[in-house]
Amino acid sequence: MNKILVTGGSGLVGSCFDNTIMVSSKQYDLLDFKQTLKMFDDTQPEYVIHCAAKVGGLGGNSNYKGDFYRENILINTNVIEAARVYGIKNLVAFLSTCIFPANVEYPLREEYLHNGPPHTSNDAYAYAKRMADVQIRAYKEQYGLNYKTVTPTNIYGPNDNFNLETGHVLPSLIHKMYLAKRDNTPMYIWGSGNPLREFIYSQDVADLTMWCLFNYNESETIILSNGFELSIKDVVNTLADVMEFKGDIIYQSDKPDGQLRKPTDISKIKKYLPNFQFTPIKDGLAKTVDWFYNNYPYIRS
Ligand code: NAP
Ligand code: GFB
Repeated sequence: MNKILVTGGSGLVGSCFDNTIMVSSKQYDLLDFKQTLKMFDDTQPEYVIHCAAKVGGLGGNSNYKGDFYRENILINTNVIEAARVYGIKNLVAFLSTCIFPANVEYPLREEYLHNGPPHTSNDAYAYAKRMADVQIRAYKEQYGLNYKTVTPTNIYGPNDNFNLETGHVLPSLIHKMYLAKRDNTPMYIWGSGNPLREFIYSQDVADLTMWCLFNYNESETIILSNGFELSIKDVVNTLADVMEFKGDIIYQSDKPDGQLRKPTDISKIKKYLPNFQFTPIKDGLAKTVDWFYNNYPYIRS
């Protein structure tokens, strides 16, 4: 069996990879190059799926820009360089559609990645992540290493970060709706509810990434999405159905909307995997809500 190391193995995406060596910051702090080298020494992997990162939603990215820049630039630089030092021939790392330019022709295509500044709400994270793309292309060119990147849209699923300040929208809404139902209070949504997002279920991201590790060899990244946009209002109403929430829903105009939309062109992933079945949002939400009920309050929050 292939020895695959998964960094960020305790996270939303990393925890979806079965039969791999999953590590988290509890074992190795990847901000520290020596510990990163020790991780490779201890695990002796053949392949690497690099998920580890400082990750957060609109609130986390906007309020902690310094941390998001420093930690992501260090973690990526250390892991990709340590992989090279240990002779890893095949590695996949993660970018995100929020790192694309904010003012660019839609839908987003892989080749637009560096064509202008990202949205101000997450620019620190975006530039740090763009540098992983630069490092991986450089290592492919100079050392001939089969390193690549995948670029998912907004991911959700079990084992997410349900923190109400730094978490992404779907885990935050599930947590808020649970509390509003329990306490019989209204539920508050940031912004107008009009922004559009494409949501992909975590296990779909893991399955597509595992395929890319062994079959995708281009230096340009590949967008992982179902290409289907939903408004925040749409997902709130779908979630209210799933959680049978009948209470008041209040949109807070004094809270940020962030980027209005980031639609993607999925012709590349469709070319490679025309028959891939994406998990419908209602099914993915139902599985995530079940996981939340079964694990609350022992969740990241
Ligand atoms: P996550 O749930 O927040 O998990 C982050 C993982 O990184 C955790 O396992 C964490 O370990 C580890 N980590 C953080 N700092 C570390 C450090 N200093 N040393 C070692 N490990 C560290 O993240 P995710 O949502 O699964 O994201 C996985 C990848 O997908 C990331 O590269 C992210 O940028 C990308 N992505 C995510 C989304 C999304 O919507 N979530 C969208 C597009 C791309 P601990 O548990 O020990 O802290
Ligand atoms: O998921 P989210 O935080 O990230 O927000 P982004 C998505 C949308 O949900 C925004 C709205 O329009 C928010 O205004 N929203 C409504 C909420 N209520 C809430 C709430 O309670 N919590 C949150 N978090 N949002 C992120 C980037 O942007 O996309 C990250 O900042 C990351 O770097 C991620 O890459 C994929 O989609 O706006």
